[in-house]
Formats: sequence, structure tokens, C-alpha cells
Amino acid sequence: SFDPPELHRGQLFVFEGIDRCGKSTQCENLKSSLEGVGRTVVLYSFPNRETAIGSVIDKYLKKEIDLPDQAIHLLFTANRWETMKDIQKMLLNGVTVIMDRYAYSGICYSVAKGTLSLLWCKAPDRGIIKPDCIFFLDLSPLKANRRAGYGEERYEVIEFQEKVRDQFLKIKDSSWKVINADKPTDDIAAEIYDHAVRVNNRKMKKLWI
Ligand code: T5A
Ligand code: NA
Repeated sequence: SFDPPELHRGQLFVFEGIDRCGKSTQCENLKSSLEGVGRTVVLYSFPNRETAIGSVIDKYLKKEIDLPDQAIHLLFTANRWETMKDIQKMLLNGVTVIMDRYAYSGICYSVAKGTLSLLWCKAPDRGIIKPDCIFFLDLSPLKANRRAGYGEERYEVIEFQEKVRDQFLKIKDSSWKVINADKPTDDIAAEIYDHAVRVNNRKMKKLWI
């Protein structure tokens, strides 16, 4: 169907991967190269630790509080839902939106715990905006472990990260672009940019509907 408001909408790019695979670095790179060709770009990171919900998530990740697996899963999802209206507005206004983690992290980290099913984990994110492209930065947990700052937060344990990576590879589909993240930063950035500029969807879709 012809839907005028979506005609010139911005694209939604998501970066996913295990801890320390280089997501934040590449989000910034893509933002500045797209701005360099005249696009307006907004970057979001999940979890957004700045909101009321995000401050609880932050405490959980820093191991200052404990929560049941179900409760923290739902907080991560709520933390995405609280920005959804703003993101939709921006996309419809032609802004390119880049996200550092999204619902796929939500699912994969929770499923990797072994206590919650995939179906249960997917349900609360049902209806959030579907990304136009997911860049999966693939890196072995052993190599990620050698990068700066590894090991301080709750999930930064190699055996757990192996399970998370397996789960990402299980749920990926044709909207994912798998990138070998064990390369120099600039090479990865160039590969991502070349792919990103070719993504141009019109219809805005929702996840898992
Ligand atoms: N989580 C998250 C859930 O369980 N459910 C959810 O719904 C969501 C959204 C925090 C945790 O929350 C979990 C997943 C996480 O365990 P976070 O705040 O995104 O999520 O934290 P991390 O993933 O740990 O963030 P890191 O994000 O710190 O790493 P990045 O962004 O992947 O990596 P980056 O770019 O900061 O780089 C890490 C280091 O490596 C270097 C960088 O300089 C930096 O020192 N580096 C490279 N080194 C060599 N070669 C390259 N190509 C490099 N690229 C970067
Ligand atoms: Na990050």
C-alpha cells in the first residue's frame, strides 16, 4: 500500500554482538560517515542507563543488586519501549537512527542463562520497530576478553559469552549482516558503511508480528 509518511523515512540500523566486540566504536564510525554525506543521524544505546528503569539495570549489571531472570529481562524490554515513540517520530521525519544493541541482545543474553525459553523471551518485545539492517559484529569471546575493560560486569564471563554468541547465530535472518569483528577498526567501518548506504526500505515494520 502507498503510505506517504514513510516515503522519505530514515533507516534504522542496529549493532549487535557479544560484550566488547566493538559495537560502540562502529556506531560512532557509521554515525560520522553518514553525517559526512549529509544525513541527520541519532544514536541510541541499550540499555539506556539514564532513565529510572535504566538505573535499576545499571545496578544489576554492576552486581550491586540481584533480580530474578524474568524481572531483569522485562526491565531491559521496558527500557526499549520507553523510547519507541521518539524513535518512530524520528524515522518518519527522515532521521537515520543507529542503535547500540536492541531486542536481539534482550533475547540472546536471557536465553543463554538456560532458565527462560526463546518464546518467553521474545514475547515482551513483540511490536517494537523492526530494524532495516542488523550488523552482527562477530568475535570469539576469547578475543573479546583481551580487549580493554573486560570482566567488570555481570555477563562478562567467557563461557557465558559463548552461549550468547551461539544464540545470536541461531536467531539471525536475512536482515542481518555478519561482520568479522577481528579486523582493524577502519576496515570494519568501511565494510559497514558500504552496506549501510545501500539499505533503503520504505515500509516501517514491527518485530515478530
Ligand atoms: N544486555 C543488553 C542484556 O542482557 N539484555 C538487553 O536487552 C540489552 C540491551 C551491557 C550488558 O547488558 C546486556 C548485554 C551486556 O552484557 P552494554 O552497555 O552495551 O551492555 O555493554 P557492553 O556490550 O559490554 O559494551 P561494550 O559495549 O563495553 O563493548 P562494545 O561497545 O561492543 O565495544 P567498544 O566499541 O566499546 O570496544 C571495546 C574495546 O575494544 C576496542 C575498543 O577500543 C575498546 O577498548 N576495540 C577494538 N580493538 C581491536 N580491534 C577492533 N576492531 C576494535 N574495536 C574496538
Ligand atoms: Na558498548
